[in-house]
Amino acid sequence: MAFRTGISRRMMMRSGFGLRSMSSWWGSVEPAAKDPILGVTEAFLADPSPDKVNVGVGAYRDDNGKPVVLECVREAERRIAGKLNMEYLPMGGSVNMVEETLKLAYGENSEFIKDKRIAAVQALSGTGACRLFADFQKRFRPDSQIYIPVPTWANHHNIWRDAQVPQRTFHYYHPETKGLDFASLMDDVKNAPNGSFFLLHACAHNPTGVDPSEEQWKEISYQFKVKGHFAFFDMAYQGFASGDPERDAKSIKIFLEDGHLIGIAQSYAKNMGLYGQRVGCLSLLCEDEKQAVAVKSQLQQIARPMYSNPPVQGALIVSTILGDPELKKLWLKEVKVMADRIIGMRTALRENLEKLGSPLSWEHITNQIGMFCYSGLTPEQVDRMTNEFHIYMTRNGRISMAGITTGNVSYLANAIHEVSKSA
Ligand code: PLA
Repeated sequence: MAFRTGISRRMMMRSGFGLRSMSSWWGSVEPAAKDPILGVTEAFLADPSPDKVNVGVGAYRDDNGKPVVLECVREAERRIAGKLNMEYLPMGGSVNMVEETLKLAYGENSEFIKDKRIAAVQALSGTGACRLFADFQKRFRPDSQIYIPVPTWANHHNIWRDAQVPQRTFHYYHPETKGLDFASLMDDVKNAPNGSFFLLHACAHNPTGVDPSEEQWKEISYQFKVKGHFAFFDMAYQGFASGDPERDAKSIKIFLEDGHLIGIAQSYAKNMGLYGQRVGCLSLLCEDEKQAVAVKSQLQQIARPMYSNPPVQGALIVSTILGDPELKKLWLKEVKVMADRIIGMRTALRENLEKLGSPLSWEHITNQIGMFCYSGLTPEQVDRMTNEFHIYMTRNGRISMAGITTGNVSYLANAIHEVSKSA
């Protein structure tokens, strides 16, 4: 055997066959383009400069620039330590976690929860929830499209692309007013074919930090009703807009009151700081319990060949916190602390820019809400921020407010002033 193998290998090498076949398997694979958000973190980590600042990815930092583990999470970890077995969760994930998560979105005493009209599964954080929905949409509404706001979180495009759902866009942000382009948004809603699928950010729109007002949400919901559109809410920042998760679910409440059958992607990455635990939820409100049972079973069937069932640790942390009134209170307090620190940094950044005598208006920094400031810096100006000042941010001009601290805010303001003053 050894002899024969040796000969054949020698022969193969001489003929060049082995080398060619080994390299040709993946010979056509080109390096992928860098991710516009996570690629920024990679570049930041590779920069040896002591001055460097990362305001790219939306990950909360304390005022010393350090990642934060919430006290409610630490306490939940202490309570579950040693008690957790490592068994598989069901395909649909933790039933307790899902139930608590639905209360946050649909309301503590929601009739839809009581009537079991919501098909819901634990998902791999917000991204996984969006992807599961996109795959479900493709499977059961194969001819549908998805309307996505301009701009949006870059990964939305990848998610629906990989699910092979054709994408359309709708107007959202007005670059001149740095606010919502409500008139064009409504035109797009009216002009879309009846029964279209729309992706909406429930609160703290990423990347613009611009949300519709309550009145505008009511008008959007009304027009969706007229047109028979489907609203899919991505709610990745519940609590980060106002500091109060319940208030941040207002858009959803408005749609529910108008009788829409909506879908929601929820994530605990930001509001519980569980980024790497990958815990979230996908839910679809159905006409009745029977439909909800069928839809849930199909969602599970999509999950099964992809990842079988979701991870257990994060789900248990969430259900421990939300299932205990004291821990939940602590969580709500900590969400508010995070949101307030960001609001404080908005004021500080704007004041610093104004003190430097910037001729431009920076009012939008304090008008916008949530984790991001859509600064208005051009891609070329962002390149200067990075190359000259070692400040890392996405090229669309988005600044993660959560990465700003009292220690770096004046440095950041100075850099923004330097790259924008001659514009
Ligand atoms: N939806 C929106 C609108 C988001 O901004 C993000 C995360 C997610 C979903 C997904 O989050 P999750 O899967 O971690 O729950 N956006 C980040 C990170 C914070 C990222 O790009 O993945 C961002 O910096 O935009």
